[in-house]
Amino acid sequence: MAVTQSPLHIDCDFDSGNIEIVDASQPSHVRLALRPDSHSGHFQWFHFRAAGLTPGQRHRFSLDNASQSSYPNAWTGYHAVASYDRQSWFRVPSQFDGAALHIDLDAEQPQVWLAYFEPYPRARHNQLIERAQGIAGIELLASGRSVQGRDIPLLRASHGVSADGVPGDGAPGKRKLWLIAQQHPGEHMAEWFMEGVIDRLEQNDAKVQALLAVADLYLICNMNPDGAYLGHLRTNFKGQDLNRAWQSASVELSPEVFFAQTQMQRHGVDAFIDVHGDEEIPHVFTAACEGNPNYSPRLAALEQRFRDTLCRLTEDFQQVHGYTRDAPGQANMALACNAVGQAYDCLSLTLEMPFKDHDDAPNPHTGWSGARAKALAGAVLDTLLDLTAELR
Ligand code: GEM
Ligand code: ZN
Repeated sequence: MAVTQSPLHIDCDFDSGNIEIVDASQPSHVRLALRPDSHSGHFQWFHFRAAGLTPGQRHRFSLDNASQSSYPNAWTGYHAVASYDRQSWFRVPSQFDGAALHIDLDAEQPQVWLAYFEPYPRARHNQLIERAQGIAGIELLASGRSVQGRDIPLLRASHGVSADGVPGDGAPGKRKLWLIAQQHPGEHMAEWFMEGVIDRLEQNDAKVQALLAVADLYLICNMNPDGAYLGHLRTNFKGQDLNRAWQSASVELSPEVFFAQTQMQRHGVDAFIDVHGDEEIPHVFTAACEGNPNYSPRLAALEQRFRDTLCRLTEDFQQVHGYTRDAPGQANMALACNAVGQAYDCLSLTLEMPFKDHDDAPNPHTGWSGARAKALAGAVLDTLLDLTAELR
């Protein structure tokens, strides 16, 4: 039986790849579907390559099951990202018709990559961790393991060398500032943010030196390497939403969280930022600990000072839009932000960046992007410098 060969080739067998082919026989209209996380029903993330395009022709890629995704309302106002070289990414006009998301590409080259957001590759992660360890004052403090055995490096940045010559002196009195990222594997903007942290530390400007004179930074650049590599949206390889595991972490089901909590217990925490991405809200914002049992005017003032300062430092942050505040005593303590804020009675925030754009300062060509996430990181470090003296 003759098999009709479509001139178009679709594949996703690579780092963070996720797509299923419904019907690729019509190059002008390719029908696709989103694949759920390995052991959970969550799906929204996509990343695939299309080859055999005709430059100058419009190719429509339809995600037929978009309305059944984890956040179906998030497709309204969303535009996919595309790249011809996997270096520079741009937004492609996309529209959601209530059932499918239609991505319309006017091809300029014979092959293109399309994704939900600018992917952060594992190879780039490995280079980042390697580079970080070459920066004076940054050390690999410990390394955890994901379910599938991928490294989860914990870096510590500190200006100062302890008596026995080890960087990252962790000296008493220095504040311990923790930043973790990408508990939710599809939120690739989170590791772009962490690359921005490392870049700024490498610049070692006066503000960085001032910050590290009074604080050590504890950095986990990717909390969920399995999920990221497998093209998951929300869960690890055991189907666990890591940001719901902070009251029940286990080596078997959520070793990633178990590792982070063990290290926090060992070193202490004076401030915590959990870096995420949000599918629906087209703004950069924070969520905090207003629903925690131990919430206090001190913590409320620190949260407000963080938000006010960051607003002053960058147009890529705002505090009008965000999640509904938790009622007093009603926080979900399984979330990292709430669990850490309660356990250490410290400033603790979830930082959210959009999969869409930051509508207060839109960039129609890129939307929110890796570069903007990196730039935001610099402003966050300056914000931490501004309030470190008040943390305790
Ligand atoms: C969010 S954090 C949800 C916080 N909600 C409130 N009201 N504070 C999650 O885990 O669902 C973070 C994310 O997914 O990006
Ligand atoms: Zn998240």
